[in-house]
Amino acid sequence: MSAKAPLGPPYARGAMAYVLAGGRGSRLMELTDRRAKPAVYFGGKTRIIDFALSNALNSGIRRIGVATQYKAHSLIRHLQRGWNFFRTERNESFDVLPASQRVSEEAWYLGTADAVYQNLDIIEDYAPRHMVILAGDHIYKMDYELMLAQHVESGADVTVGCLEVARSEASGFGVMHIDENDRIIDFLEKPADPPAMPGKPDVSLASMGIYVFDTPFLFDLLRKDAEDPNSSHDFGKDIIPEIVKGGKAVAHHFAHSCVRSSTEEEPYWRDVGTVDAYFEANIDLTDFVPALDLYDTEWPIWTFAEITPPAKFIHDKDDRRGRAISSLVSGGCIVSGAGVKESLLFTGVRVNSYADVERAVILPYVEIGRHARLSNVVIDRGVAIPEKLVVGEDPELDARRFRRTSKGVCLITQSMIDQL
Ligand code: ADQ
Ligand code: ADP
Repeated sequence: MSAKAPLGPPYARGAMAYVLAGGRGSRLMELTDRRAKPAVYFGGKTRIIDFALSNALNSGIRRIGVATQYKAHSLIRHLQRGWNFFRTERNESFDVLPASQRVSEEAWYLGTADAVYQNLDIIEDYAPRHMVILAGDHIYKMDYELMLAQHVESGADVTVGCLEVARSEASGFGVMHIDENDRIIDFLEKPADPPAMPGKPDVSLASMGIYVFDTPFLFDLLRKDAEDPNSSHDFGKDIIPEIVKGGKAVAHHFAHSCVRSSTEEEPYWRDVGTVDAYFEANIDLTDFVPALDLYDTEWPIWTFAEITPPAKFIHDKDDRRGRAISSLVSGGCIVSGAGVKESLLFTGVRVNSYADVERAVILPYVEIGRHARLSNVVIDRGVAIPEKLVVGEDPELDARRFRRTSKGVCLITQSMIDQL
């Protein structure tokens, strides 16, 4: 058993973050064929889940559990390599909790609430004062201590993180109505016709799928929910609407705890749930001043990164090629006599002579053959792009060969290359 959690702030010290990382993320198409969405690479060095985990760590939380389910191997390997520095002697813990049918022989995690319920005994042992339930598949920087403080001060049963989204996109979210004290008076999970915010006809207030609970309250609720044959055992569908009806649910505005360098900046939060959204969010990082600052040493995004030699650029004999402009290039990359523009190269990418790459998201250990010409592409890990391949110039041909989105981005995997 751990020591008693402290009663006052900082509340993060007595809290446990529980990251739901089991979702499939099927709209990322072949990128999630072999790995869960939280394990998908993002931003040149990191994976999507590193954002929620780094937020927890930077907020001061020292107990973390990660529930995994779908295609978890690559995710678990990443967590074991990168997130293995927690020490029980310092009252810290980091548990990877695969759906292991511990409660029932028949069921995997049924819904997100069940993914917590099945590990109640493990969590109980740590005796956290608060549970911070997080999703492992969003890109944002947020100080959960501020959300915890609001939760304690308002005396809420649950505090739900929320942000304003375009009403046209709100049907993919839990949508809420709040009163002048931020109390949630109505909550609809993924409504077909999302209600607008008062005075803002094009905007809805959406749940970020992150929740703060007092631990005993959550446990009681989950035990009751587990007995309910009509429940789908899901936070968004069952637990939150139930509390809104019979208890006190309060909204926490992301804008209040979003980590940014000035309050003038728009709060940055991305779902990156589709190939287009994934491509854009990555390419945006090559902007002169990107909306997401990965270079902020006060809120670092921690990850597992291999030790690699420095990135290397070799020019050709005319001194004109072998360069990268407006690009992010990770360690172990070699750009040799090739041109790279507005692109993101993950670890160990090789771009060979006379190749030209523009607006490309290139995952680790891709090799691009000589004279290849690629634009608006996402290339999966380890793909060998053959010499002289051209992508991004003939939409019809691209659509036949690769996964081409309506916005003209091509996702390229090795099996697509093998079938050329
Ligand atoms: P969704 O994101 O659609 O909506 P869901 O698919 O349940 O909800 O995923 C929530 C999180 O849990 C994701 O991080 C996912 O990876 C993970 N997850 C899903 N099933 C799991 C399982 N069986 N085991 C472990 N982890 C699992 C939710 C809320 C909405 C809210 C949006 C915000 O229900 O109200 O608006 O998040 O994105
Ligand atoms: P990561 O997500 O770490 O880059 P990979 O893309 O290499 O991992 O692989 C993701 C998962 O798929 C891992 O479990 C890996 O063992 C498995 N895998 C990798 N390549 C293949 C393949 N060609 N066929 C089947 N499974 C594979």
